[in-house]
Amino acid sequence: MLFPVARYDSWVACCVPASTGFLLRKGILIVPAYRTYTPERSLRLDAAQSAQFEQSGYLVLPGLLPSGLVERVKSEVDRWVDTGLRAQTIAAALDPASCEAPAVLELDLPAHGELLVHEPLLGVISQLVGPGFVHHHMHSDRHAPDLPGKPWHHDYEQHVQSYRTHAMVHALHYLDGIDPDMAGLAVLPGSHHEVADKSARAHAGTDPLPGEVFFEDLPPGSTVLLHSALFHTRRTKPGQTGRPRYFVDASYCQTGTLWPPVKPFWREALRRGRQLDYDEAAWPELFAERHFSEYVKPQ
Ligand SMILES: O=C(O)CCC(=O)C(=O)O
Ligand SMILES: [Fe+2]
Repeated sequence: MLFPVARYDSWVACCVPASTGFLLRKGILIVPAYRTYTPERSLRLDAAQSAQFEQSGYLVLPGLLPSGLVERVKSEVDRWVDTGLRAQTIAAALDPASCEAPAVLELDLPAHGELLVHEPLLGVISQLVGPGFVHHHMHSDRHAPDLPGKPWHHDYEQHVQSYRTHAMVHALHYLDGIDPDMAGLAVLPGSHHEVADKSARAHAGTDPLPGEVFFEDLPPGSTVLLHSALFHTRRTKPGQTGRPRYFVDASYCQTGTLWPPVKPFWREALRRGRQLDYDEAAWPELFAERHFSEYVKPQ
């Protein structure tokens, strides 16, 4: 079976010394260590990396984010969680009666806004899905060591899951990385090609599945890009007592179809996005309303 680690090595090898390899245990690929590469502006994917994303549905970018940005986002995550802003935004998103946006959204926090439009990230996404993509949503959280795992699921937004002509991509940012004392991320390569409900594998809970790839050791500032239809799970370990897990995710949708918004105040979020400091000429669709269908209240 072809594992992407070889490709990480070749990518890493052209930037820094070779990676330290990997461990294969009971048919599960454990990826323990990466060397990092933090690009200033752009990062050219090679053909193997693009092919891997296409075939397997994910791409790991170890240490993509500069440490200064990571530190600033982390302090905002603390504020977001500790002052109740996160809880307020969740409450507002669950109250479709009101289209009123909370006074502060994730992307209003300056470093979060910077992360959302981080040029090397947008550059990689454009190499994977083309230059036309629109921001869908951003979430920010600090996972306590005893936070339960999240069962196998995917996050592809479609009212009735029926086709996969256009890509949606989730950028999962692990600000402090992942270490073996924290919950890890498991993905099921290739599963994004199936047309399935988000919860089609929920019966497996967070258990290992044949063919999965499990990430339990990533350096600080790492980003895992997922095709949003890829099945994945957050898997905790027994007796986990490690550090909090700083986690921000932001999603981006390929243009050319209408995407369902997930928050009643989605228009306002896009409006605020258009005020961020980014290259509008390079990313004209990034916060454009016309790529969305109307908000529909969940049943
Ligand atoms: O915590 C993680 O590593 C992944 C979380 C996740 O999949 C989600 O929030 O949808
Ligand atoms: Fe997810």
